[in-house]
Amino acid sequence: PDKRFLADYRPYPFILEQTKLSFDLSPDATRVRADLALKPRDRTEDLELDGGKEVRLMSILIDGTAPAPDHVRRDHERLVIAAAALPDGPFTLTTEVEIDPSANTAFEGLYISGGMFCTQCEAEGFRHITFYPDRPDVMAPFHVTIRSDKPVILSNGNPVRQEDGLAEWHDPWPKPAYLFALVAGDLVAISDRFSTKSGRDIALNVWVRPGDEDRAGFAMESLIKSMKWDEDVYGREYDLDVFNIVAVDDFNMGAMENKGLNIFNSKLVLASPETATDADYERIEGVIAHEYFHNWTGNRITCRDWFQLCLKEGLTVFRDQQFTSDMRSAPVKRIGDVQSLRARQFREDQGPLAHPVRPEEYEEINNFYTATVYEKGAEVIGMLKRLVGDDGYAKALDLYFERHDGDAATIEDWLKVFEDATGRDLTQFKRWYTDAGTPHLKVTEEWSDDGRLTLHFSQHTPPTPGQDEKPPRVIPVAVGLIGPNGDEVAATRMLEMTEAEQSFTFDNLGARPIVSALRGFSAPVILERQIDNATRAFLLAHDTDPFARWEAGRELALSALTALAQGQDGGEEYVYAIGQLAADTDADPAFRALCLNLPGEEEIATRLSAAGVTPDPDAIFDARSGLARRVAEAHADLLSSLYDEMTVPGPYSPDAGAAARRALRIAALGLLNRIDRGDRAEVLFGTAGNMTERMAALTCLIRRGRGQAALEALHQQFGDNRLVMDKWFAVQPMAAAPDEAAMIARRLSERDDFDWKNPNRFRSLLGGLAANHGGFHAADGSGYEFTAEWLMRMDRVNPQIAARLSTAFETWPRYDTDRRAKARAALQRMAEMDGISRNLREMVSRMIA
Ligand code: HT7
Ligand code: ZN
Repeated sequence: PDKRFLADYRPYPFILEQTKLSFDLSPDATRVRADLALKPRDRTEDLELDGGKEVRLMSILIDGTAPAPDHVRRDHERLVIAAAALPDGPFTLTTEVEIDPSANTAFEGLYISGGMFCTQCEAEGFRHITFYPDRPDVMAPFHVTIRSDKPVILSNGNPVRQEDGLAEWHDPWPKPAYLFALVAGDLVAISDRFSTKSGRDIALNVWVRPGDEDRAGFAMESLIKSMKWDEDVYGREYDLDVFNIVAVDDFNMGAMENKGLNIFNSKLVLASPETATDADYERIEGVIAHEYFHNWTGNRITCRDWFQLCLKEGLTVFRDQQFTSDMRSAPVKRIGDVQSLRARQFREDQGPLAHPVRPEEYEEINNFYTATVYEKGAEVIGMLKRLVGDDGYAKALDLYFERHDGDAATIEDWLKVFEDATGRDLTQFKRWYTDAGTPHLKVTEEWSDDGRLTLHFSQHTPPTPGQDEKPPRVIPVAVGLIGPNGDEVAATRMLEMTEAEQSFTFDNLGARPIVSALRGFSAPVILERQIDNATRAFLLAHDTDPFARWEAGRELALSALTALAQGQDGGEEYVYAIGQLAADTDADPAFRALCLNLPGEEEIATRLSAAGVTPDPDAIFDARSGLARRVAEAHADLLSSLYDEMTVPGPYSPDAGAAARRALRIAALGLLNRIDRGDRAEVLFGTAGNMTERMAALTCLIRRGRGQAALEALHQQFGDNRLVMDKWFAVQPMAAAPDEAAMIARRLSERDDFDWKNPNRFRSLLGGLAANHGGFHAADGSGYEFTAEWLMRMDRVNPQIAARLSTAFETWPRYDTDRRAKARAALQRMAEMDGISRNLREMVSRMIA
């Protein structure tokens, strides 16, 4: 296979001083003229330009003259002009090509979505538009002219000319091709303005399809908050006269940070109380912020090559997490981020797809937009901040922006600014970027009666594909001590673990304290600690660190669930302690909701497998349902009053306070649903005025086998609303009984409105099934078969989507022989498929290696 290696990096042998593009848009025959002002660095080098096989070369000129045909070579992915045909000094290369946007079902490059032209160029989409050095370290200012009969025509930068059928845009900031964007369509905007801290006036627009304007206001509010926050917290000001956001229905991922022209999946822009849940609102706010923050961390400072992807993504996720913490509840945000890290990234790290935060090789870069690059990339920055302190972090970031503005940078550059700003040696810390796998951190306690507590730590990282040996890493471990009466006797101390084994002491303690370890989840590790349930319950009641408090409850639940899933007894302490917590009116309702939600089946399976036990999906399902039922029975009155009290008066607002009350109400409903046969859910579905409660009620009804009428009602009301129908497609396989999930997914896939070429719709159905642990891993192999069948079908149309969803299989090696055989057969079938894409082939072969 055609692999790319970090070690092979070479600068591009030409300097690109300016890019001029001219588009004549037409659905099946768009003409693109490119004038590239180039200067050779080395006169002996051929000029290589990337270009997909569907890009048809119509003409080529060098300084206005056609080169001799034998000086021009075209293969299926590039165009090469021999050095002999090039002038010694600066020259202009002019190419004219023809492309067919209507045939572009992969949604990379220029395509059509709902009659509108739009582009997606990260990572390597620009090469499907024209011949170009499509790599992030080749940056140039762009001047773009677009001819189209569409009423709205947008590109990057500032508008230069707008008239009927023509628009001209100029982007003065040098940028790589992956940040190029173009949109032309019948769109309407909601508009606002932002005045920057230096007094510049920026025009803001959120462009949507006519009719969707009344659902775009929250996106605009989120944008304004993001612009202000980046000025206040990072001192970063916006740098163009306009900022445009466009919502499109067909989009492979969430959103894209194109310079001055962010393009969004419509599900991350459009929201109204009737159609979007609290989680949708929070996600919209976070993703709008994320893409906006890329203007500095990604666009002004970009990546030298795609191996450095975490340089922009890890940092931008870290920044959007900080933003959400500031806008909402910081502890609740931290717990949510850790839950997501464990569910997505720990899972990746423990399976065949494990890779370092900065990978050193890949076949298809689109397969590396992963939880490891994004979420672990953000965790690594959080650790760096903990180690150098808030001031050190602020100094390092100022230096980063000052030193690297306009650069295509590397992780080495990033770490060097921290070294230079703080004087700290980060040689060992760099292992977090180069070594894959989640470290296991073991801690034991030694108490001596003279008031000394010693904590003995040891670290070990299991092997990952291609990396057997893992030297010790720097691990910041935040520890606090709590006295037997519940008072904190030692405030949080950041212990720095650098060796394989290391001990730390706490002196002058009166009585033996309870240790609160890894506070705030100070490092992305698996903490191994022998701790009894009474101590966990104590921490759940008294820990002053909200993360550690939640974690104690989580551990209590997991110890019960893993025991129950293996046919043992368990859960008594959990049932009691969770009742205490639910009744704690001093605690934030969102925090109580988080504690009341039992760990998911996938998390229980992960825990069992980490302990060397083969997970049995059916036993796990029964254990979880059984424990939830016991909680409901033991605390029926309390849950019932929470359900009644946690209503939110007045009109719907997506703010954190109102969302928290709804979250607690829904958590109570989910438990009560185990014993009230769905009666409350039925009433709520019919009366709730917001989608958050309606979706929660619908899920409960499906779980009780009473979902039909509600599903029909929702379809009746919102059949023509794509985003609501995506939820409708997702919830059915997700909430179905495990032995019915694949059958339900299959039935839904046969419907006319299963518009499977739309990535959101496909993700809803296939992702919905994958989220049903027992259903996807059904013993008869029906989940695997259905998924493989559709991935193969999708692969011919949109390889990026097929490859992404293939990660449903990534945990297959942990199950029993029978399931393993069935999953392997499904993977094998995909691997042997005729004409399999590079995307899916790479994923499948890594999974069966
Ligand atoms: N930087 C973007 C990542 C991306 C992408 C977005 C949409 C479609 C395909 C894509 N490939 C890569 C989004 C982000 O992380 O901000
Ligand atoms: Zn990003």
